[in-house]
Amino acid sequence: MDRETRLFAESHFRGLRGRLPGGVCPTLDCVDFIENPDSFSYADFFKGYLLPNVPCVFSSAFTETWGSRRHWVTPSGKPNFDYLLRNYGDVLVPVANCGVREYNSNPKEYMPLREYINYWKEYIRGDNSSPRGCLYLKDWHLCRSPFHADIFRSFSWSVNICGRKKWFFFPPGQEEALRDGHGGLPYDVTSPGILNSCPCPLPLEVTQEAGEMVFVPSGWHHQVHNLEDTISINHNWVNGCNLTNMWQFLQQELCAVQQEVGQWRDTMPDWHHHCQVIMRSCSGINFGEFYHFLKVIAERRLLILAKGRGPEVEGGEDSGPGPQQAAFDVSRIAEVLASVVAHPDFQKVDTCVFSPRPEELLQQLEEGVVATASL
Ligand SMILES: O=C(O)CCC(=O)C(=O)O
Ligand SMILES: [Fe+2]
Repeated sequence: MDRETRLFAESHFRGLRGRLPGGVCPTLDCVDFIENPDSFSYADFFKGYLLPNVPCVFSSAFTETWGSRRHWVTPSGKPNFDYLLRNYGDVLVPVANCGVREYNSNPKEYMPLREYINYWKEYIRGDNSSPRGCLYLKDWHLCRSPFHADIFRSFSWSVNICGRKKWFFFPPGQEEALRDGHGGLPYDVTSPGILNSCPCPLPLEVTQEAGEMVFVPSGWHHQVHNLEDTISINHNWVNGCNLTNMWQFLQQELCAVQQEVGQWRDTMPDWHHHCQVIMRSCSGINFGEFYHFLKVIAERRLLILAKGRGPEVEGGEDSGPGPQQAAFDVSRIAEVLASVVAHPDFQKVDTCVFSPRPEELLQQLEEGVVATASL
């Protein structure tokens, strides 16, 4: 990250004054397509898409050199079953049954990839149908994925190694208009009667071709349909741009747990502790672990700043974050940690075992922010 990008990013967050980044989403009627890797930098992506939290699609030129695009695909653009069987046939893979609904997801079982590929071939021979129904190899994504926003309000990217997908995107907050009487979200937004009875604008639609990469912003609900036999690779991440969204999400998750078990609040010893335990099992993380996550990143970034106090050495593409990136992250983590430390439920977490103590880390971060003002 260069200095100008960091100053731009910091003034963006100052402008939000603690409000959620996703909450000021502009109305979009199309998704940008980024054609040429040579004329598009990380700073362009950061300023144009990560900060404003809007989706975009990268052309297949960005993934042209990927080994998976050469090896996993036949010359005619279909999945290369022989290669996949030879290399990964014995790997156990999680497979969801799309025909059965379990809450807002599908039940999953494990099977060797070999067995899954046998099923897939049989499905193709049966003209996209099989007596075993529609099975979905999760993480290699076959068929369609129900309506959702990504874990912890992370960003994600998704590349089609082969095949095509159709995406439906809803900006943060717009899913509220789709909730039913119990507050539940639809399982499939394309099922009849969902969108035409909703007062919200129509979703943004993207057709993703082979090799293209879709950027999924934080907190955007989406649904994905495979238009043909498809293999895709996805990756999720959190950084300084969506960290507040993650913290906001965790607070909402805890509130939901507290509401569910509210009737035992006065009679159950350790009620707050149990809420954290339930939250961890439902959401995958609790407040204490969130502190640990912040701490690990904060300490790495503070180390970069401490080392970088000599002559300016901006990190190259592959050498990890440079001092400007570290300074931005430190300022973002400081803002979020200040809010965590002030949260009444975090104050009930036993933080004696944490090293450093949250207040100490916050102080180090705040000193880091002051020291980097002139960077
Ligand atoms: O491509 C798919 O089937 C779903 C991708 C996705 O949205 C996810 O993994 O979160
Ligand atoms: Fe997703």
